[in-house]
Amino acid sequence: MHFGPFLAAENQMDKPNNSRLIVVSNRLPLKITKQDGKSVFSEADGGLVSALKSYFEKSPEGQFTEKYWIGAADFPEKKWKKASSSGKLSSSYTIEPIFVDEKVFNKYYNGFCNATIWPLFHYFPSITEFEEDTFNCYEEVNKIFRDKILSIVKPGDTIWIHDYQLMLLPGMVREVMPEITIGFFLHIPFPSYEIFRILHRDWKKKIIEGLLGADLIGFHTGEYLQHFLKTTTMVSGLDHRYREVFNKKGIVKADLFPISIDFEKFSNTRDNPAIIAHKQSIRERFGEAKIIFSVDRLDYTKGVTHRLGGFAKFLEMFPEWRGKVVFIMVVVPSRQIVSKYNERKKMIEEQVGRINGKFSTIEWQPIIYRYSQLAFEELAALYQSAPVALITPLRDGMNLVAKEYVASRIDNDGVLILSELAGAANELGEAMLVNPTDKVEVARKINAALLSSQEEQEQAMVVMRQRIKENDVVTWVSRYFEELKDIKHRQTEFGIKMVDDNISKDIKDSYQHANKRLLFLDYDGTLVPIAALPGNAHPSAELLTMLKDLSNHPSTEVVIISGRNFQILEKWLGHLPIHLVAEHGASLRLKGENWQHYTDIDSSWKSLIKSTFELYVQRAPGSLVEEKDHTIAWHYRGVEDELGFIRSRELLDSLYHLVRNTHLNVLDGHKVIEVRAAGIDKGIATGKIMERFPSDFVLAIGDDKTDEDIFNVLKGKAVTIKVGSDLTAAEFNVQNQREAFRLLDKLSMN
Ligand code: GDG
Repeated sequence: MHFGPFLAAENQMDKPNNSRLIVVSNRLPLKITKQDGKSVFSEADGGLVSALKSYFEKSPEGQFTEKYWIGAADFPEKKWKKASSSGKLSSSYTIEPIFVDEKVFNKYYNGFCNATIWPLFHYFPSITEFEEDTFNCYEEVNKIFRDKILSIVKPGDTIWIHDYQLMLLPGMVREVMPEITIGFFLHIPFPSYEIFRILHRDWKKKIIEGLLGADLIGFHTGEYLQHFLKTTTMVSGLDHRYREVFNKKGIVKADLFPISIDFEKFSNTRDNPAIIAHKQSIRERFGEAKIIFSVDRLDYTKGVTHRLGGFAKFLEMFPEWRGKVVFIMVVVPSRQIVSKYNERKKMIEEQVGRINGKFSTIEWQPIIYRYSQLAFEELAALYQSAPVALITPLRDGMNLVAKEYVASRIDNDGVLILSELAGAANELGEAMLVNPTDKVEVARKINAALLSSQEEQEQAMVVMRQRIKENDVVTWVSRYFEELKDIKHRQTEFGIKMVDDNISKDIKDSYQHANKRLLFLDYDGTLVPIAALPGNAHPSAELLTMLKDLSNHPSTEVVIISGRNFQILEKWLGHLPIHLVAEHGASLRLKGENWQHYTDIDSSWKSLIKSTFELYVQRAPGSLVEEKDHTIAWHYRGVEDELGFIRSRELLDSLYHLVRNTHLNVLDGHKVIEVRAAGIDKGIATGKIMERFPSDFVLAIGDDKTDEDIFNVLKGKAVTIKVGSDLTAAEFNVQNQREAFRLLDKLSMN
């Protein structure tokens, strides 16, 4: 008999050379220029395009046979047709534009994406809009993307979907192509559940289910990842372990992939003549004045007005710097259609005017404000010319500007003042971290940065530069693809394989031919159906006969391994020549021996947990508390489905906080939440019994999450069977409790 992972499905990701890559993002990486009066499309130099480009150049082993890019067009279809038919398109991707009706696109992009998700995920709930029809358009546009993907994709392809505009898309594609490889990366923060839950119920569910359609979901920081994992539990009731979410359709991995930059592009600039020229003219213009620099897209999340406030405070608190510094603040146009952005622009300009008006002299103007896009060479020259960068977003998924500034400091000098609320602060701890809303702190940090010694600057800069160099964008892309490959492998370990006639016959044959047999049988849901009241699930005469027959076979050890308390197991099954494990291993009675109890007698913790449970009995009519010797459980089988689910998530959340730093574990079972001392689980109990009764045929069968501990311990050493068609660590599944019974019954007739 084969013990161990049964499915070894061939994985297309093993062969990157035969695989095609389909990148999907809201916008295409294209720019239109005029050549001889005609429009020409060419590859734009956006972050993601450059990232992938450097990756393909530097990692030839990671090649794909063909590369596609799907995105919404920001040009008319007619223009596209003309340019593509005349071959006026240069890109390393096959570009697949999507043309969406303007009104629908507006509600999708300016509506749900940028008036709902963007502000909410950046912790601006008060300016978040909640319009049903913008969500409908969001769904509609995601469907258009899905249809485009489906018209291109072939089995074995890899799809990489990007960002908050397309969170429903992975699920939509997965529904049609269950086997396809899908990666998703979120470029913005994933907020805490308390913020996420503000979204309408239906939207929340659809977003989480949409994201879980991916095989791998990437985030910038550990915090965003934790928020996402908690949110999946709260919204969809799904469990997770080691960053793997157990979904009905498969395992989904969520992990952190802090995005980075092309380090070389910013550090290999010493000999670039255009950069040298720009630096020269900056020096001529500003002379000895020390430059403080910032550059951001026009967006309220970037904290520009707070930053200006901090700079004004600095001039007030440290007047000795007046005339000796200049703040070059570049704001890059973005999302001009959204009216809030225009208001913001006006606010910034007024504030710049006020500060310049207040502090300027005939010879000196403190703020040089520019509202436009910079060429790369100008940007690089500014990074190199500014001894201080002031990057203070109120929230930012990562913030690449901070990393680019560090990479540009080729002489290891300069000070990065960075908001602690930017994802980049996690990796750039040596920077001067500030709270962007605290003007006084910002002012003091600017002063400290200007006064810092060469040695202090170098100390921080060397470490940060090294870190970014080692973790550049090529590493980011390759780590992502590596992990996508790994998770595809891992999923094959968790495939669902129903016990059919052949497997059943194999099991029977192995059982018959074994010299020593050991059977681990769960009780509720496996040997007896789940009863509405736990007290009613007593064994039928048929079951008792079957267990007697099994245990009468020579050299056969039968173990009932249950979450039930020892009194009830003793009462119902104590007369049989079998081993009994109660309360997941807290109590054990070997055949013919007395009960042994494995936990400390101290169960004083139970009263606190019990009072919490009792509160939930009131909040969820139909639920009940079951107090056992070593565990305490709240059952909600009797509660109306939706209410039971919501209350169970709330209870779980408060229990996790309650048991933190204690020796207790919380167990989210099937319609039951249990608390017990750590170090007790069915897996540990199974291990002990395996040692005691070495056998050449071992079988374990169970229906609950707690039985997964048994399956994990027995991996490769036993026939393991999960009751039900859920994803499992067991090797096989049987449809339901009746089938489980029938299988055991067949063995007992041998
Ligand atoms: C989102 C997330 C996350 C800006 N102005 C000019 C210019 N830029 C370049 C910068 C940098 C990029 O644009 C901006 O990236 P950020 O990371 O700072 O911000 P977002 O645009 O908001 O990006 C963010 C990012 O996605 C990646 O995942 O870090 O948190 O919000 O590369 O250099 N480049 C040139 N001229 C400009 O005027 N050449």
